[in-house]
Amino acid sequence: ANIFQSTCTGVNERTFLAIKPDGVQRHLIGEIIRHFEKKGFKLVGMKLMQASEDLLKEHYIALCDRPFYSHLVEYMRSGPIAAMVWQGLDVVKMARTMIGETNPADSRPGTIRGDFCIEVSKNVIHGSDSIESARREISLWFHTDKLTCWAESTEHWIYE
Ligand code: IDP
Repeated sequence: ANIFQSTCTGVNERTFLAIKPDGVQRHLIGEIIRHFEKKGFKLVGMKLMQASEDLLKEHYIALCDRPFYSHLVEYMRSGPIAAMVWQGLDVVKMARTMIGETNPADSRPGTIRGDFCIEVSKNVIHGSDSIESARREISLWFHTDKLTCWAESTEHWIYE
């Protein structure tokens, strides 16, 4: 592990984002990635995968007592997911703002959930809700050596 991978703060802060099976089926991968690219965040990991039941149960372990837990795991297992790691200043919080509220009905136009979906149980994208969750989720979904540190040529135009 090099210095960049171990120092995940400031402009090196990272979050885990996943385009859920409905987002993949509805051909929203490109459009969703475009939002984060245009914003100025840096993509450092990406894969299309069918997640296992064990992985999804672990991912959503905090919700295991909720009545919708098993339905949620089935939904997430219903097709491929585009799993990604994005990097940038305040990326965890800003990505959540860009995603919108958990329920699309409460999400404002201009947010991903506000623009692309209608129901809470088909809300197209996941984003880590805290730096702690991001750390946990990134290590759950990606091996560290599968993340790519790269210097973006536009960085000077995005950060002071
Ligand atoms: P978040 O995805 O906005 O962080 P969480 O409360 O962590 O929201 O819930 C995880 C996921 O569980 C939601 O994105 C949504 O897909 C699903 N979910 C949340 N609440 C409900 C519900 O009341 N019914 C069905 N699915 C739900």
